[in-house]
Amino acid sequence: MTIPGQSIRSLNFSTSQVLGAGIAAGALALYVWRRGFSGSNASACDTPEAGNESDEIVLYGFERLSDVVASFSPYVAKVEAWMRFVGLPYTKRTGSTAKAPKGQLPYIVHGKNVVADSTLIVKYLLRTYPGMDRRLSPEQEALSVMMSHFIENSVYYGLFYHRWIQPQGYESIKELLLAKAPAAAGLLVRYIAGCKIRPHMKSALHYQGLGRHSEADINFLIDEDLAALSQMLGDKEYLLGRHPCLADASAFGFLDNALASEGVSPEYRHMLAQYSNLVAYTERIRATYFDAELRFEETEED
Ligand SMILES: N[C@@H](CCC(=O)N[C@@H](CS)C(=O)NCC(=O)O)C(=O)O
Repeated sequence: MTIPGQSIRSLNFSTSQVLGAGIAAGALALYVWRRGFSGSNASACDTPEAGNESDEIVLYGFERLSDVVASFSPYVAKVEAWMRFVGLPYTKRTGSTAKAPKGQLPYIVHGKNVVADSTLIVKYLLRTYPGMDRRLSPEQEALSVMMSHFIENSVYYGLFYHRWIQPQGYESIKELLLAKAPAAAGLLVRYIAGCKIRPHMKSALHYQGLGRHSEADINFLIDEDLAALSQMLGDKEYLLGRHPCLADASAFGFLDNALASEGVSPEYRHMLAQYSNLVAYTERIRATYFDAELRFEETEED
């Protein structure tokens, strides 16, 4: 029984008992942190039929970190941006990859349907709420699909490198993640963040291919992608004209993260800053579609 005011030293526990309890508490805290607190294990059907329009859309994603206005995952931010473009209300919850149907975020729960993967989520929502997005010509539709894939499968990996591998980027994202970890997980989380995540990300980038190049070549390839995106935007308001489409959602998900003040290397932000139309475009989408979040940030700082 614990007597109020009695110090831990006077309880006469052996060093190994105290150490064992500490490790167990740390492991438990880490387990809870990784699993998150919401929902039960989900299972997703790849191409579900349209759902019920009146059901609430619950989007499971990562918490916001730093000054990104949506999510620190570009794919979660893409879904959020798209739902805002078309005016679909949703509730956002912090999910966990351990519970996600495909081990990744985002996924949505909509009535009885669970849909994972940002592209499949948008397809499902379009089936459920037909006519939500603006009609594009077949050629524009094809361009929107191509640009989305280009952003998600090429541009994204440049950000990945400058967030998880490049030393300044990695220090920055590590500190942001540690700041969010529960205090009880302390040393153990610090160990995992310090020793485990980076090698995992390195091997992911190696298998993707970009990770096999020298830093100079990686930056050369990144710049080529950014220049192409900037050319495609030109002086238009959005990638395909006056209204945002799916490609803009993909672009915003990535750019909102890439331009954040933390969680990515200063070198990457510097490369991106050369393309002033991309910077202005990101600011425009933030101000038009994430106005409340921007005001929230300002209020917090006061
Ligand atoms: N193709 C998926 C990609 C989602 C994705 O890569 N999510 C990352 C976060 S940015 C994730 O959950 N990673 C955890 C993991 O792979 O273990 C989509 O479009 O939703």
